[in-house]
This record gives sequence, structure tokens and C-alpha cells, in this order.
Amino acid sequence: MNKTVVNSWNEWDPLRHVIVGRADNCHIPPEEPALDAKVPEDSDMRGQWGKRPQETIDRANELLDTFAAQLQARGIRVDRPVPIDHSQPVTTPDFHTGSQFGCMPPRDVLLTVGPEILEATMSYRCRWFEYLNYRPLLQRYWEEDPNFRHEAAPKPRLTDADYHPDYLSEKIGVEKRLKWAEEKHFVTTEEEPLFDAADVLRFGRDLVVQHGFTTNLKGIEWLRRHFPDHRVHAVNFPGDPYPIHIDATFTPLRPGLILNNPQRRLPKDQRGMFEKNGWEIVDAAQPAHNAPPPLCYSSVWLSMNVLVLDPKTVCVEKSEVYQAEQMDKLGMEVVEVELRDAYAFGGGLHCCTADVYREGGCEDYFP
Ligand code: ABU
Repeated sequence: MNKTVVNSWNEWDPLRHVIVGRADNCHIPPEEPALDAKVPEDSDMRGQWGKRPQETIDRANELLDTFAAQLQARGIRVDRPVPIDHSQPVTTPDFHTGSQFGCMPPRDVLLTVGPEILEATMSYRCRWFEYLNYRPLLQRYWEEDPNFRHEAAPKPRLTDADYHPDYLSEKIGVEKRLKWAEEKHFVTTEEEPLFDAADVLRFGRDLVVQHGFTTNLKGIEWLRRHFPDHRVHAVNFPGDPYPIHIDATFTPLRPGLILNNPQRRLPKDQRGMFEKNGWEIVDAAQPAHNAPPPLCYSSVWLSMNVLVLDPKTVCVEKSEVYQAEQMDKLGMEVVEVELRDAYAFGGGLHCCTADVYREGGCEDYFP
């Protein structure tokens, strides 16, 4: 009974225990403010919603199961969520939406910081109940590990006041989106704290958090107050017209080395803590694909959405040959994982996992 089950302070220490998502019963949710702002105007997803075709669900599950088995073969404990019925609507006193999303990307919902797993507020209405998919696991960790802290951020109300109405017009255009991103004018307002867990990167004592569509400044302030022993840094990437989740933009590989999306470079005035401490920020390789797969919310930059197994080993999607080649040159052993046909369900190799245990403690990398 006295064992540590939950412990993970960064993105690169040796991984020993992880959650891998499932595609079961995944839905394309109905239109709603923050989700619509993320779907590109020419996307095949505009105007349609409902359960995803069963053959695509089966294929995604096949790939996720194979990935889980690959990790297990390396001695990593893998847990899977228990999917709820995502066809159920989400109704609260403040809003109603016709269906949920799924439980393929646990990284969006669960933030592991040391012995704590924190359920994020989320900012899409369709994802309001997504944490329920992970409750059986978190309950089990709580039974097994007396030091495990299971925390949940305050559930947001997600009324219309949470969203800027100018983002909801039919055609905005990429130029205006880029201008708004530069001005830090995102779809979410500062009505109440909002954050998705996938906007947070863990660097020991420092948490780096993307301010964008899914995380607002109040969300970042909430994290600052919740983790008083950490330094919490807000960053933003003006080259991204659809800024959700930091993990296809900024990817730490090991202490001292970060990949940065060359279309979404970290602005100079936000590089100080890395430069002062000798960290190298290198442009990621180009993606191997010109477009995302059908019915996919994410960009082609899932190429850099990799899962680091330890400071010398990284999982890269099998078709992302340029990214794999770059990892090799950077001295990393590459583990190829086939996942592209599951991208549509919520992301890549980092998105579809959530850390439970990595070796190591809370280091200060930016003294
Ligand atoms: N969930 C990561 C997606 C980021 C992107 O579309 O580039």
C-alpha cells in the first residue's frame, strides 16, 4: 500500500507509467464557440457532427492498442481510460450541447505535476465531462498511493461571456487571425479561469504555459496560485492562427534542448530564461504531409508531437520521416510508432498519452 504510483516533473525523464487514450465512441461535436474558432474555414469538418464512422474508430483503436503494446514491451506500465458514452449531450444550468468529444487525448485533460494529477477546466463545452473517462484510473491511483494528490480545477460556466463574438463570424481569414494572435486577442475572454492541460509544459520547478484559444490569462494565474512552489511562465506564439495546445509548437527533448515549430517561433522577448541557462531552441523539421488526415482538428505539425521516453529515446510517428531524421541527428534513438490514422481523434503521440510516473525529482533547470 505504501508505494509511489504518481510522480512526473518534466517531459523527458525515464517514463515508467503512462495513460494511453482510446477512440471508442468518439464524436465530432456540434458547433460551439471555442471549437469553431479552431476549425479552419476550409476544413472538411465544417457543418457536420455526429459519431465518427465506426471503421475509423476501429482503425484508431488498433493503432492505439499497438502503441500501448510497444510501450509495455519496453517495460512501461500502460493504463487505459474507461470511455463514457460520448453521444450523451452536455447540459448544465448555463449551456447545452448535443454531444461530447471522446477520450483519445488524455494529455488535454490531465496535468501531472510531481505527485499530483490535476483535471483541467477545459474550454470547449463538449469536453466539460471528459474527466469522467479517467476517474476510474485516478480513483485506483488514490487507493494505491497514499501521497497521490487528485485535484480538479474549478469547473467553468462556459456561458457566451467566455467567448469573443468577433471570432464567431463565418469568414475571418488567416491574415486577420494572425493579427489577432499577435495582439493576443484570442477566442476566449477573461470571464473566468480557463485552461487545457495540453497548454502546459513541465520543466521541473518551471511550468511554461501557452496563452491562446484554450487557456486564458486567468487560467495561467489560477495555475500560478495552485502551484505556489513553481514559477509559471506565460508564453505565446504569434505565428499560429489557431493556437491551441503547446505540444505541436514547443517540444522539450532533454535538459538544454527544445524543438520549436518554425512557423510559430517563440518571440525573442520570451526567450530570456532559456538563453540565460544555455538552452538551445532549434527549429523542428518540416512535416512529411501537406495536409492533416480527413476530419482532423489538428495541423500537420503533429509531426513534432512526439513522446519522449527518456533523454535519449523518443517515439516519432512512422510517416514523419523528416522529424525522425532530425531526432537521429540530435542524438536520439527513434522508436517508430504508426498513429496517423488516429490523428483525427484528437492528436499525436504526446496528445494521446498522459504521464503517470517518470523517474526523477523536481529539479531547477533555470536557476
Ligand atoms: N493538440 C495539438 C494540436 C496543435 C495543432 O493543431 O498544431
